[in-house]
Amino acid sequence: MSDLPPGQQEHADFPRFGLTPYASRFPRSFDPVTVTVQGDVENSCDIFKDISTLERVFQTSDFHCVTTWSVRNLTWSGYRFADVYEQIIKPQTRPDANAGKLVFRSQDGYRTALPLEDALAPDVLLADRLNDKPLCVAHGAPVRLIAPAHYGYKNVKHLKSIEFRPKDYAYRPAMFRFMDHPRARVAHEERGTTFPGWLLRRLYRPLIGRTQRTFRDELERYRQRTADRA
Ligand SMILES: Nc1nc2c(c(=O)[nH]1)N[C@H]1C(S)=C(S)[C@@H](COP(=O)(O)O)O[C@H]1N2
Ligand SMILES: [Mo]
Repeated sequence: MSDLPPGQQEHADFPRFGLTPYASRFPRSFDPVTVTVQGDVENSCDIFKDISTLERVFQTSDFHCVTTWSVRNLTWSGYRFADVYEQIIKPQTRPDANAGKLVFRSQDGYRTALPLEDALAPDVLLADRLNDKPLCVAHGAPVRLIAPAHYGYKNVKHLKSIEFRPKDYAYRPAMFRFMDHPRARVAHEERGTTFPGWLLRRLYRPLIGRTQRTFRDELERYRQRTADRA
């Protein structure tokens, strides 16, 4: 097995995780799944209306949170973003040629962005299954982005919409700007802007336990409220 990327440590289980303001927020809509494409496009569209015409893919990859925990060998299933782009988004929405940035928004209000070229990498998926089961609420139901070469914070759960914007489009990330690197590539330790990766490792590591507990407790409350899905 290959070594983990710089500064990462293997975590035995896969926790529900994120920015604590989102711990108590949950998706509102599951069925039918809709993911809207909007922004600098001629027409908007709902990707999931035609998604079953695409090839379903299975992919085993590691997942790396910026706070330094990593989980190995998660098997996702869904659709390659590159296929979605070529076969649905391009023909149906005709994005502007200068729209080189994608803003991904979640049903819980979370958001982040990636350059279009990063999103077109062959391992980037819109995933609706994890380890042979429908994606659960903890890990992003009904559908999430999986971009294994990028830190967890680019892997938006409960995906609601994708906006095409010009490369230099300034949007407000879900976190402080210094925490959201425009690319966040794990191999290059692009944990954030302003501060180097090795320093952020040390600042983030002590936050893991408490964040994990907060997310777990809020999920437990959600389960009691809804008593079904999660
Ligand atoms: N909608 C939403 N997506 C999100 C987050 C979030 O809080 N809300 N947190 C991000 C972060 S920081 C991480 S590490 C991963 C965690 O995914 P998991 O809960 O499946 O472990 O989700 C990412 N995507
Ligand atoms: Mo994260």
